[in-house]
Amino acid sequence: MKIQESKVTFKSGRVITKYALTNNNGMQVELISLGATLTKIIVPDAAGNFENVILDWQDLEVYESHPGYFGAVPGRTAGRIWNGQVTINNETYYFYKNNNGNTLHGGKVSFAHRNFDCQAVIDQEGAKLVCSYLSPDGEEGYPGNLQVKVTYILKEDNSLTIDYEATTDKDTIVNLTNHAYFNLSGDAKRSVLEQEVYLNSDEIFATDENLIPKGTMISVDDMPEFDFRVPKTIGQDINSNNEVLRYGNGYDHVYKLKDKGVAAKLFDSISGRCMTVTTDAPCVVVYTMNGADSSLMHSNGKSSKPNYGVCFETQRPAIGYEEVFKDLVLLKKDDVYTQTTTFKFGIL
Ligand code: FUC
Repeated sequence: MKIQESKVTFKSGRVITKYALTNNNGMQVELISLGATLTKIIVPDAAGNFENVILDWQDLEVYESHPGYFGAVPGRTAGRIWNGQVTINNETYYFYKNNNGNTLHGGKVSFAHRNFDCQAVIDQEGAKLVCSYLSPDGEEGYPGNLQVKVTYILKEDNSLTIDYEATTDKDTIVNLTNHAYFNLSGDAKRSVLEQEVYLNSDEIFATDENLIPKGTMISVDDMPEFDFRVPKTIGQDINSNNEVLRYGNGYDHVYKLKDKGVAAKLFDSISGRCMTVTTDAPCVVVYTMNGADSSLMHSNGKSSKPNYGVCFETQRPAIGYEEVFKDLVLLKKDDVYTQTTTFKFGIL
């Protein structure tokens, strides 16, 4: 196990830190302190070629402002908040409406654009990066001083675990995840449309056309386009003429997980790579990168294109109409929010 660390100064004057964690098999995970962001996960294919399996930006400065949350930890609340407001203990708090009159991924700035304080550690569990951020009371409208800790752990079994922890001194809301865009082809040489997905889910949260939960569920038995209980390619039904699928212009939906444990799997038959996602979170948002900014380049030297990545954002549900599901993201003063997700890489 090995951890390398270096400083990078942006044109804005901001100084961030870059880290590379490497295990004894040569698997490497790169991160930056800005947004506690994963920038690369380098794993072998069936022939032993080491390549990056998440999308990153060629120019690190893009991470300062880009709204795609590439590899970052959005927050305080990943996902959407209906009408950008929430009532806690009879007081209503208002957030920046950055998504069709609603709040997405924490508001105007998001944790994705905050510089975390990171500590690199190697211990018996693996190579770790512990990323902390104190979000002050009132930041982006949220109540309470929220102390956040996101720990990345690279282990010798070629897995990456992300442990989230948060505490507050006032009742608040919190919902944390990682927004990496996976592509098992290696260095994003093909879209994800031919990659296969398995999901441990029977139902999605019903939403309106802006992806705001209405409070009801849709069984995947009634909408087979959303059924991944038997693995199928992302591309198989993505263009089907299903109204709910068209709301996201592809998959951009909150799946309710059947139980804790394996949430999702991703397979690429060409490279022979596979990935298993396990979590104790109740939901996973599957987002198939339905839009892209073609003026920007990934580190493979190619411009960004839709459907070149798939996110498995393990988290709690979004807050819907009339604050439905709000109780599921409440964090009480002196309680501890935790969430653990592991991405394990292997060969088919
Ligand atoms: C996902 C989606 C959103 C958004 C963002 C970049 O979490 O739910 O629609 O486009 O990522």
